Amino acid sequence: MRIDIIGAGSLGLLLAGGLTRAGSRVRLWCRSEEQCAALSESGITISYEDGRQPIRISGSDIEAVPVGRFPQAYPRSPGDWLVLTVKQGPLRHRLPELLAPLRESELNLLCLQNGWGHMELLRELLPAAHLYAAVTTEGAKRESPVRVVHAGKGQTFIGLWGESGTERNTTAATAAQLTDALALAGFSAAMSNQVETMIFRKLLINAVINPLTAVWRIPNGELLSSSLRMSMMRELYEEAVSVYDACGIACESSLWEDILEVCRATAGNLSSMLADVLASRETEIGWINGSLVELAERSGVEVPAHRWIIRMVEGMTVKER
Ligand code: KPL
Repeated sequence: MRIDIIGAGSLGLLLAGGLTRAGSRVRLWCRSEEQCAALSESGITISYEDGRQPIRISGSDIEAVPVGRFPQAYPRSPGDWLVLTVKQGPLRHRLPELLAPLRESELNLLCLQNGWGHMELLRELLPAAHLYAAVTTEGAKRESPVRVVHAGKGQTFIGLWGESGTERNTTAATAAQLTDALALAGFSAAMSNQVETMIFRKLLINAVINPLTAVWRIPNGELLSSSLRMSMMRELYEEAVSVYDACGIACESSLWEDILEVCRATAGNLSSMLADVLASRETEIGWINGSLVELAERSGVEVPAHRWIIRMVEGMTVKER
């Protein structure tokens, strides 16, 4: 089994480094030639926040290829995996062209994106593929093109996306090979038929925590430090719950508690959106709160707080003319 990972950001580096170290055959597709050269020279270094010694996977063991070469250079056999760790922006803008030659292929594709709507897009692009969606709480922070911090051990749940019962049985064995490889690399991964619910759960948690931490430039735990902050969180939460109710999306009543728990458990961490703002990168606001607004429009629910926060975050990352 070969695992091709598209996207050498924090999660891509963490998975590529960990899987390669555990003996999987991995190839990492990067946006730039420079990053490929840096990875071939320096390898991948994974460090930890709990005081464990960093590990380094040597450059000679890392196969890094510029993603521009993907359509010509991507070979596939039935048990292989393509893993997408790019954000939704590049997924929507760049991947349609890259994946076009694979339209008829029955490849196995695993997606690890925040937000919602990308699986539907991938299904349109790759009608014959075995698509899997994943939700992960694995914490990863990219420090440089070759260095990543494993900022918190999490769990990854993987679910087959929209296939019939008989197909499910034949693909289960292939999926088990991937979860086994991830487990060997020290990642806790399991199959689940609840992944869609988990995606919506994570979407709501991200839609509350991420933009507020980005606007106020605070670590996650500080959201709990004042009643004003908590009331803004509550507003975003309640609007999102009305949208889910109107769309018939099952939503556990404990989700508010879950949001508070994530703030406590990741108290010192910067959310991915704040990290993007600080690094002047495009944020995922459009795919997170934007997805909620899209669902709200479909169901006729008003979401003024989400619309407002989207404009705030977008305003922070506008480039000067
Ligand atoms: O998933 C997260 C992110 O930073 O993207 C957290 C902060 C854990 C929840 O919003």
